[in-house]
Amino acid sequence: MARLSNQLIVGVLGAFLIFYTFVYNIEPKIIYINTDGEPIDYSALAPLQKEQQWKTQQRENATFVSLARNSEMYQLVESIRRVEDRFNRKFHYDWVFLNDEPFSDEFKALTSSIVSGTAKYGLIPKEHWGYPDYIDQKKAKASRDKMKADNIIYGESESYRHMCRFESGFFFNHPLMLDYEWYWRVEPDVHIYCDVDYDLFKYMRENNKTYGFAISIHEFVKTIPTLWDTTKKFVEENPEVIAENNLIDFVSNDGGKSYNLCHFWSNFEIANMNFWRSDTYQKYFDYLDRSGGFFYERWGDAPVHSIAASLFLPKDQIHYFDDIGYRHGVYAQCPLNADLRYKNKCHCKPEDDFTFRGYSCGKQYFAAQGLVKPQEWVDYQ
Ligand SMILES: Nc1nc2c(ncn2[C@@H]2O[C@H](COP(=O)(O)OP(=O)(O)O)[C@@H](O)[C@H]2O)c(=O)[nH]1
Ligand SMILES: [Mg+2]
Repeated sequence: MARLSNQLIVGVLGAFLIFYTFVYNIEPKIIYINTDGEPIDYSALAPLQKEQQWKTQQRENATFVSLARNSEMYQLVESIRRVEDRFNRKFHYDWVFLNDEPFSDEFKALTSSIVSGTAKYGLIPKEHWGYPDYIDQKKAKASRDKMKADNIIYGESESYRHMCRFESGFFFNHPLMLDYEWYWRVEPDVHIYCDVDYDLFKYMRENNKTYGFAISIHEFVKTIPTLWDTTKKFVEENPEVIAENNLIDFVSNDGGKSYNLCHFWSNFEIANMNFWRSDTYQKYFDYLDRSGGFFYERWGDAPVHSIAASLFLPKDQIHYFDDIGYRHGVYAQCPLNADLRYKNKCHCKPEDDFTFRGYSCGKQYFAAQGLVKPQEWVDYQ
């Protein structure tokens, strides 16, 4: 009797489950809200349509890009995890990894498991990571020795120079990057402190921006003694490259006579690669490269990018991302406005904000753009 009633219960429950499954669609529905606030029901679309819909309706032609060594794998995945958690898990942009040596299988397996878009891995061609034939090796070595003796950071390093030259002149023409128009550069050991709930790439395009940064800072003068004079010679020979309404006052305090050492810190950049691929920038980079300063001095990609952006772009195409909360090494950017910090769930300390400190170039930037500094800035100088 008891067995019969057990069977009956199981039978009734089973029938109910089958009925329920057919009558109601109990497959979980995933609703994505697009950035205009309209819900899109992706579960109603076939897989290919899903991908296309997402691509055409939502995403910009953009990718993350990280240049890194295999040995930096764990510092880099910490950065990636933070960027994914605060931003990319909502947008699923691709991620391009570049290296002058082949990436290890472990590097590829770990990073691709964390990236929510497609991860791609590229080897840098030797022409983009090596000495051009016109470089005098003896002169370059003598300069490295001298910079080492002078205790200049990375002064003795050859690989650092190849890295700076690659980031100045070549990363945007790597075959994997040619598929994209926009990039966001991410390095090992970076922090994102705030939720970023809007698509930064979309923001850049819709507001006609070309170059975006989070931190600005002064360069060590001993790494770039002739960069400004070389730039001035280039401009004299090619006066048409100068944009009207440019941001020269960010990089010079005397109308262009001398460089004030200010630059956008290039470990964070969101920018449009058409600028780097333009004739103007290509000509500028070739001119700098021919002069040998990447090797005879130790020119960084940050001052090179920054001088180009400040001279060759109208200033309204340069954007300061003040709402992200960003740290690399010892320097951080943290929104000073408390309401903004709470709204974006930032976990940084405003005391750590570098923007208006002495060694930063935030003050120069705000003045050059004619921007009003946030009212809290006086408490954080
Ligand atoms: N593949 C590769 N990446 C490098 C090399 N040197 C630097 N990088 C990368 O280039 C970027 C800048 O280098 P980093 O050491 O962080 O310089 P810093 O931020 O100026 O101190 C980082 O993304 C590094 O991972 C190198 O020799 N090989
Ligand atoms: Mg770094």
